[in-house]
Amino acid sequence: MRIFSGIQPTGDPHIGNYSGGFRQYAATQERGEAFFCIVDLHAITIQHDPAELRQGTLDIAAMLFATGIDPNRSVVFVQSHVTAHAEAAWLLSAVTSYGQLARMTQFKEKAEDEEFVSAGLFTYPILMAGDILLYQTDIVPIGDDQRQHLELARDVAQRFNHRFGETFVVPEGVFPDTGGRVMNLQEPDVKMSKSRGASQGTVLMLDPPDTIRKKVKSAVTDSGSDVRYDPDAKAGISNLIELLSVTTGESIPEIEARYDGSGYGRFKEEVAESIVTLLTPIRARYEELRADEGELGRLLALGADKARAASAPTLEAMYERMGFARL
Ligand code: ATP
Ligand code: LTN
Repeated sequence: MRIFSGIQPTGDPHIGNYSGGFRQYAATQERGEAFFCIVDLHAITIQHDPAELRQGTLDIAAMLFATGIDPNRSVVFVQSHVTAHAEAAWLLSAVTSYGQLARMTQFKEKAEDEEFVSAGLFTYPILMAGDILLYQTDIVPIGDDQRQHLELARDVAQRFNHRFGETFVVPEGVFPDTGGRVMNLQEPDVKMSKSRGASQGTVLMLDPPDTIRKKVKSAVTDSGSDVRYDPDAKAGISNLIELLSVTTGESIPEIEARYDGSGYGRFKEEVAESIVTLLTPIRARYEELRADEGELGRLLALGADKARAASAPTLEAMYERMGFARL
């Protein structure tokens, strides 16, 4: 079984990334041969700071290992180190329709936020499809916000297979049962997000305990007092229930039963403590790993070698089936 996922190296990783990303990566790596890609080519689709891109790449590498990726079993690498990704994106643009790209909600939302809407922001899902398809990927652990992109990758794989002959495995997405879409604590109708900048509503993986407590305490709720899961009527409380479920492993009904009649105060305190308990050892491991740039560089170079070897046969097959003269 092949597993593949990608994470962007810009912006500070948050508890939403943990829920839809990191914890799923650590769990799925047990199921086969896993590739985790730091997608720096994707990061330039919105305006970025060149100095931050380099630091952010090492930051994310350290966070992947700190959250449980085992470098002896899984491959962690940087997208731009493996040129097959840029090449695959160009080839796959021939089997991706303009219309489908124009329907991508992430493009529409981000385009609204940006002063300069780059062509790359529009073609971004093709690059992502290539990332996945180059590795003959069976499963892709991701958060709910990536469903539409994964669907596009599946369509692209099927269209290519149909036009040029069986080349790609058609991948399946793996989404968390709860916490697939962690919401901003201050705006519970908006996804917690890296690119919208750090704020009081975003719990960062590296926030110190007191910052986490303050952020959770000030989370927007409602005028009621029932700790009850109802994402439409009680978006703030439902989001906190999901976070507690993510951090403790308890089910939503178990949580509702435990806080029956207890009010929001104690509930919020315990949500905060569960996040602190989860993140404290991760932060300690992260600091240790991040301090050794030499070792991170060594692991990423090794990862790039393995990723090059694993993706090369698929890229070659793509060129051949599309009729390029390989002399
Ligand atoms: P942005 O919101 O700026 O696009 P991001 O926070 O989504 O960035 P990525 O690096 O693009 O960060 O995502 C890494 C993984 O985290 C993806 O699998 C994505 O689906 C997941 N993810 C991101 N935000 C959330 C969230 N709020 N809840 C659950 N999963 C999330
Ligand atoms: N688009 C994703 C990041 C990403 C990805 C991938 C995820 C790029 N390539 C391949 C899974 C598989 C995002 O914005 N979270």
